[in-house]
Amino acid sequence: MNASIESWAEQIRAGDIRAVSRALSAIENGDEDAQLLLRTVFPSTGRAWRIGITGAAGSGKSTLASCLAAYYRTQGKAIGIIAVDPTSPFTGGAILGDRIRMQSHFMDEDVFIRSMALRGSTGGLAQAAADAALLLDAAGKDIIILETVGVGQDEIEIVRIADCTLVVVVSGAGDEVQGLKAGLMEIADIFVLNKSDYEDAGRFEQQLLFVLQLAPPREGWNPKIVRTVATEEKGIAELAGEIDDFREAHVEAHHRHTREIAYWKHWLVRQAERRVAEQLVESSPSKLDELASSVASREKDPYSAAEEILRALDFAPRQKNSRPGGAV
Ligand SMILES: Nc1nc2c(ncn2[C@@H]2O[C@H](COP(=O)(O)OP(=O)(O)OP(=O)(O)O)[C@@H](O)[C@H]2O)c(=O)[nH]1
Ligand SMILES: [Mg+2]
Repeated sequence: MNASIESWAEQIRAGDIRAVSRALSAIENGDEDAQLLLRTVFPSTGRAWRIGITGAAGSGKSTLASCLAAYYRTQGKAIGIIAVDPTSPFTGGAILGDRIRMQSHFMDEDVFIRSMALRGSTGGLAQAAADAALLLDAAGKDIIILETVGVGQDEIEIVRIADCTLVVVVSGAGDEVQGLKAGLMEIADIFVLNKSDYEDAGRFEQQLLFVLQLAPPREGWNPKIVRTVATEEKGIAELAGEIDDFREAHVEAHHRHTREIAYWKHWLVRQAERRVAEQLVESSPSKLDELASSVASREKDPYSAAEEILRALDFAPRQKNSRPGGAV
């Protein structure tokens, strides 16, 4: 193993903020070093508790994330926040950073905040976010909060990483329970009814409760609803309490491990897809052109062409990445 990667990994395991920042940039840029680094630190991961926060734009996700961070800081927990923003790069993190500074007296090295947007990373934003979460986990963060506006395919992928998913909903502004995206109903472990200082919050909660009662429990858990006013830090202790209950129920029932297995299975398939696709394009572009053109002109059917291509592919790992990290 490359000595500089090993010492970089060592700094990350020691929680060195600059080393962590540099690694997150490498992840975002899709640098090959990032992958080597993740291989090396992977054995030190698996301890953090990952909370996903998703919901409509402006629903208060960042404000809630900062409240939760402040709350967990009072318990001496080390926090990492990743604000994934597919649309407007960089602003989220800066704004969030300011908020944390404003709202909390605990702004210190133990709250690490990073906003991520898609740059050079090959696997897309979800992959970069997953890698970032692994890295913060290796860096000793106890709690990792992943914020993402949702819910598109990318966001679903992002919350897949989370152990516990909060869906932030807001009453008013024409937001009806029926209008909630089906995807959101399915991924929520806890609904956070934020901005419950709004007048019709009670009615909205009743509707949501009604809809939830109709849904069967998922893994023995009925999604809870917590009312918050994030700007006034109201309901945060209750929310943290629900997260704790969920965690206990989950860990006790071994669901976390089951989810992890499902997650890594999905991850491996995605990774394999990506590698095959890469290899396909890189190894024999002319062969690909040739086959595509013979399919287009109906000389071959696409299924046989695909067979042919798969047979021609060499799945041996690329030399540079062939060794597992640090032989651990
Ligand atoms: N009245 C009220 N306003 C709130 C509450 N929580 C957040 N806000 C305000 O709502 C606005 C959006 O809050 P953010 O935390 O940035 O929301 P967000 O979901 O992170 O937004 P995006 O990241 O842009 O999708 C801000 O002006 C907040 O001050 C709340 O509980 N009540
Ligand atoms: Mg935000």
